[in-house]
Amino acid sequence: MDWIDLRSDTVTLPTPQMRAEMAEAEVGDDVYGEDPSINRLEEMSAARMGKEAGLFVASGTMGNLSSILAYCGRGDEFILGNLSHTFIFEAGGAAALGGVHPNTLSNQPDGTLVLEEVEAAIRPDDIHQPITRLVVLENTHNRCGGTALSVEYTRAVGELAHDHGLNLHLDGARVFNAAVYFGVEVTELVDPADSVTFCLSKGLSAPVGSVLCGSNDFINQARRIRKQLGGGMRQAGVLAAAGIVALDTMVDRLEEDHSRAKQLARGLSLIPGLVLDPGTPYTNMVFLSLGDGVPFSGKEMADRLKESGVQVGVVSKNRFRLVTHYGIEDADIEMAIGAFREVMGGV
Ligand code: TLP
Repeated sequence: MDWIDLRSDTVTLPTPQMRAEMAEAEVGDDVYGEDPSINRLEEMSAARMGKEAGLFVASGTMGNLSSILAYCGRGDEFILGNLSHTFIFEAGGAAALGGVHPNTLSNQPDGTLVLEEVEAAIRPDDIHQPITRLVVLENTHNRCGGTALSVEYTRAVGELAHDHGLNLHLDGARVFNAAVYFGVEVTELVDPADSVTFCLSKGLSAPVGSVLCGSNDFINQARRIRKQLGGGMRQAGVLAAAGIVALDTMVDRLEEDHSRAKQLARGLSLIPGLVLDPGTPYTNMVFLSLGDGVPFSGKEMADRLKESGVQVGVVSKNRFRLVTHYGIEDADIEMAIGAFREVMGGV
């Protein structure tokens, strides 16, 4: 069955050009630094982010974890949002594998952390307390609705972190969506951060991988950590080849996903019983809930939609996330709205 799959932009399939380039990719042993396709992807990525070097990693999770472990030793602390992907969805990797202590602050509805709270969370020099090493931001912010953090805000956090001798890492899984949202160069958004992970396999549609970017010294260290995590890959140039196509051809079209998300939200907002989050969508995610009095749960709703060929993400009891991406066309949006209307018809 050809699903209209709105669960995530991680479900995107490689484009025909990606498959063709993968078949022809020049490869070598990347642990020896000899895979030309990976080397090219890493150089392109670093240039795109305005950083010295890049490191191809298996996933966004591995990129974030490698970065945290590069900055923090056992018992050190990092500051991050309580709704951040790293805190909620990365299986506690920093604590489990690095003994790194997360200090969570409340994410504001727009995905930001309050600057005064960040400053107050930085530990004094006191043998009773862990040493704060790092702040992690997320842009776009997934659980806060796909909201985008501005250049000014990111700069303010960067300055605060640096004034206290800390580093700033950006989980930029969807940072290109943020750049499209603001109409700015991605380098501006990531400039205040010492390191950034961006994903090739979400809106950019490559089958696998993310790239961690930062200074030469930082990437050398992260490369060793990636090896410790079992992430040293060999002839992975077949994967990098798709990543190169992703960077070359898939960034400019993200605007289409944002406008389809708006089209979807407009249609759903007219259906009684559905309550859209205020402001949604910011980028490619629509968040909504079932209103009071709807006699079925989010899970039941998702099951009914699935019978009509539409898959949605259930993020809590009565709440959904719908994500637009390369595999979703205008007609799919209309069909999805129709499926919601049909399921809600009896309410
Ligand atoms: N997010 C996935 C799920 O894990 C929730 C999704 O469907 O959105 N940072 C952010 C902001 C992310 O949204 C994700 C994936 C990651 C990191 C991790 O990337 P992967 O899945 O490549 O490890």
